[in-house]
Amino acid sequence: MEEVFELIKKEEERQARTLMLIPSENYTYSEVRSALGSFLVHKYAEGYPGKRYYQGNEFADQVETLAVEEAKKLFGVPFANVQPYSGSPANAAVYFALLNPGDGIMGLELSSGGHLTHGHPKITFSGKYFESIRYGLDPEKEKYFDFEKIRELALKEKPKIIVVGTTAFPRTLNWEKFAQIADEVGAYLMADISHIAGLVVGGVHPSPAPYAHIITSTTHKTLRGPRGAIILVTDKGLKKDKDLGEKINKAVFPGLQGGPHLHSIAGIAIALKKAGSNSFRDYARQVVKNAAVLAEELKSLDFDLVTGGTDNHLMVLDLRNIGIDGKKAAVLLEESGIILNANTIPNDPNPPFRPSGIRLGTPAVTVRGMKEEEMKEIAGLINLVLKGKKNVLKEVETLCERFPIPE
Ligand code: DSN
Repeated sequence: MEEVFELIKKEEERQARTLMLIPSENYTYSEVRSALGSFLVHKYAEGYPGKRYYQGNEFADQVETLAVEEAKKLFGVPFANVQPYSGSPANAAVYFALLNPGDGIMGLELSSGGHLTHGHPKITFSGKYFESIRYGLDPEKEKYFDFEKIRELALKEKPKIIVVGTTAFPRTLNWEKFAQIADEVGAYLMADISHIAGLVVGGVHPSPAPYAHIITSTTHKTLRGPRGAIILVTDKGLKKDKDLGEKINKAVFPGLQGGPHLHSIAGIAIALKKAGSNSFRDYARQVVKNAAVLAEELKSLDFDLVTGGTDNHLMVLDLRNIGIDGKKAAVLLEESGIILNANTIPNDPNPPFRPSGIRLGTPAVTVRGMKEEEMKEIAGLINLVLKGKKNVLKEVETLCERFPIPE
């Protein structure tokens, strides 16, 4: 037992003395960590508030209702399910609710910054049991998508659902354009806002709520909550199918999952409540400002950025001009306490385990209170490491000491 606690302590120390630049990671709140370690972890609660298969759920019902109501209020939607264990099961539940095996899922290809659960072919459930229809990025087009080409593909392939969601796309998504295409072909439009949910509620990325039928999101990225996910149905979604919420509830339980993780749901309620505050809006704004400065500074140091920059919390560096692959770069940076991940670039000539790029972002360093000046410092440190000039472990530790992880 002690061994485990020692490892947890070491992980805490590792996080304290390194820069968390993986854009999908973040620090949650101490209140969320308390909820995760609470007595709720002991309880089974299959079903939904007021309709459980086990007794003793008086308080479980209230916790889940709080989370549902916070989610509806925060995103301005009439329906929320807060039970998905994480993002992948949330997306799976939507497909199981709406599609039959073999129906088409149209999503952004992985190498352009999509996600495995958006219909990636052959190796994922979403591409094996459903028809995989892929669209890509087009750096030549304004807004980086060729909407005419995407429309033609949708008209030809007739997907049942069009998924718009990204894990490595640094620009603002044009929900309206995707909605026009989905509406024209009669498809559901699902917005997976896992990466940008905190930016959406913080007012620095447009909300998909007026355009999509369904929204899914993890809760542990820019939202700063515990690991978990939510599925939302919009007014537009209920207009298309008044039973959409009911179908999604049934697909989550009993379709896909067993007992909900009530401790996570309590943490989700806390994080959503905090995400509605003015200080969270300030945080979201600073995340975007920090990313913009980091991107500009890296560009001035001759790094190539996919799409030439960023509008959101992340950026992808194409390292081909530096003569180092993404995996090697990520490992080198880790030796200097700078933690990020290797990432494919659009039309990557390299294989996924040794891709041509790295992905980095500012949600976690912004929680530590770092601002524009520190972003310039971080860009300089990355430059020194990747140009083979210096290991900057000492400098990174000093920077981290100046900005402790808040309680
Ligand atoms: N693993 C997440 C990310 O890093 O973006 C996506 O699921």
